[in-house]
Amino acid sequence: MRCLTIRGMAASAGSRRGLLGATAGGAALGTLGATGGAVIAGAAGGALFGAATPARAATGAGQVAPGELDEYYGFWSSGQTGEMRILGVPSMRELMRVPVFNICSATGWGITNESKKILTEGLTQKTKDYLAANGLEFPRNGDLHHVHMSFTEGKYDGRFLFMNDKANTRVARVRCDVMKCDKIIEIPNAKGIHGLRPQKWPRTNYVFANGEDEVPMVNDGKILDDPSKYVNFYTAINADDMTIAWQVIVSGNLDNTDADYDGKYAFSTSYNSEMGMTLADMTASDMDHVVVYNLAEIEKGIAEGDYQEMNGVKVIDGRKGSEKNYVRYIPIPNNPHGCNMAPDKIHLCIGGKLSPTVSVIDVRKLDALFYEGAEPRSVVVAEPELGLGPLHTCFDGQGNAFTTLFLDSQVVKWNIDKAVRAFAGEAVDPIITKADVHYQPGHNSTTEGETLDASPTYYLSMNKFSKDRFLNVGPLKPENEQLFVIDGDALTLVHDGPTFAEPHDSILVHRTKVNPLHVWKRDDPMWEAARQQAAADGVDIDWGADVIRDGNKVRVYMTSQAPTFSLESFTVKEGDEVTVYVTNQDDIEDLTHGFTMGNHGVAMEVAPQATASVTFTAAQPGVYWYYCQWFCHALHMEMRGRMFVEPRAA
Ligand code: CUK
Ligand code: CUA
Ligand code: CA
Repeated sequence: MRCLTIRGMAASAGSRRGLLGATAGGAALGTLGATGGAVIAGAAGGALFGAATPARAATGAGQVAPGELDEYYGFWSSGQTGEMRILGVPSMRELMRVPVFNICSATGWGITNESKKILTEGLTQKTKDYLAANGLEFPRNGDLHHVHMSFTEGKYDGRFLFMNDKANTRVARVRCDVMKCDKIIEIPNAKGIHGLRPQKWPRTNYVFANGEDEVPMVNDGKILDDPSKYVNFYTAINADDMTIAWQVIVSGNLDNTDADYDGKYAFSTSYNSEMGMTLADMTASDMDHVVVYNLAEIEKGIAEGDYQEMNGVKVIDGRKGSEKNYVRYIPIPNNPHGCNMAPDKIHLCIGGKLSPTVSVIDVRKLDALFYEGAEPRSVVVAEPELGLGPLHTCFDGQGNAFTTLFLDSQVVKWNIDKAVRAFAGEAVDPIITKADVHYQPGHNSTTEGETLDASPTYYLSMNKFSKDRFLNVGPLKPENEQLFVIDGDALTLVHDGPTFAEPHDSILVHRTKVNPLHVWKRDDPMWEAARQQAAADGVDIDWGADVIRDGNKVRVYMTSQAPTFSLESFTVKEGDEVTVYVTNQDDIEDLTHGFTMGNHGVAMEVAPQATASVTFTAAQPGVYWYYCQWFCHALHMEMRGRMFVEPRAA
């Protein structure tokens, strides 16, 4: 087995532009020529499909004409941007950005009272205290790697999307009926929530989340250089109410996670079984491990009181050496990364990263590991050598897998059954094909590929580097995404486009499974606090045009109906704490208004039939215009009014 040196891990694939140019004019020369030819021809001729792929042009697979709707919703992470994105697939048109861990000027996320409540209420007291001491209400940044939809019986059910924030150890939920975040919680004890997956079977009762960063068990500033005191936490979150169900302390750190299709086991990869604190130490061993969690045994342990309570969470000890049946450790080479359960319900695929292999675990063999003392490696039924830097694997629902090769800048399509037979000694090659991608792919997705509805339709490669692929925009370059049509054993490139930081991961969900509302329902819980305040103030929130003074607090209720606000002006005093509630009476689809108060750092979206509110301190005396910031009408510019700030009486 080849193992890479650290030096060899650098994103090393150079530009392929020269090479592509040389082959584009000629006949397809293997995989490189086939994909390269399509791109070059499309770019030069203005046609989407070049001469290299005449069949595509005829069938139109991968094409969505202007005005036509896509077949799939794509839900995207955005890494360090902190938001979730919605794309149409296969057009790859960006349909929406849903702010979650970031602050958004267009929607007012992080500015409105409704969003601030969601951003603050799930923080631990320790974090709230730290932020308050620094003049903040919630973290300003987020690092959103993984978006996953709730499941019912192994299939997407269109209820919720769940996502992680590695930067501030949080997990969020987005409601699919309105595509807005409704819950964010900080995970106690753990640090750096990275891998995240919903339970698949029988439904998503739990969302599983990996803590990537090790910290001393009692992290009070007294321990630094004693790795034996460091631990990591695996967390199960109750998906329905976003509370913590339990945690497990493990040996080694945790990277990616997935769950089986039987509701029995969940899994994590660990690249730091060494518990090293330096790069050299984290890569010292040839083998790390996969952790297997036995859900029934953990639930039983909790019920029987075999836990310690840490910061309000019931925590099971699953570290190596425990005699209990909570977890098992399976040795896997070498700083493994991706953790992907195949829709055959049998095979769990682990990307070897520093090892050129994918380790395949047969989950039917896990019972023996727990109850019959089977040797840990006995559950590994294949370990095909696929190429350099295997990270993530997705599936076509027909027994084949696609693995990204970060260092080779390729995707390899391979057959799981053949890999199992080869591991058993048969002379078969599991590799079906390899295709170049540009450049250095991380995650990949197939259509519903991590569900029982996986299909061989589209293959998406999320690439970390664009290098020379697009016009130069300065030293900071975009990432690049490439969409392929899966056509038998061939992968045909149909989209190649830049994307801003940084789509780690995505899921592709058939449009029949997602049915968002067209306008809000007036009784939505999102503005329940506003509704209660209006009732307490004797204001009809649906029709308000009222200014309520309450000491130095002023509550201003207005409605919007294109192209007017129900209040053309209101008066407050310098230094007043002003809360403006806007209810959008328009119930026409897409008739969104906004509210921006000039020079007060205040803006928000008010979609049809919604109420939104924002609180600010009235600035120095004078006239301040507020205006609608979402274009709504021919007289949108005129949709504005004045706030008059009077001097505070001496
Ligand atoms: S990790 Cu990003 S490429 Cu955070 Cu899912 Cu593997
Ligand atoms: Cu209302 Cu623009
Ligand atoms: Ca390691």
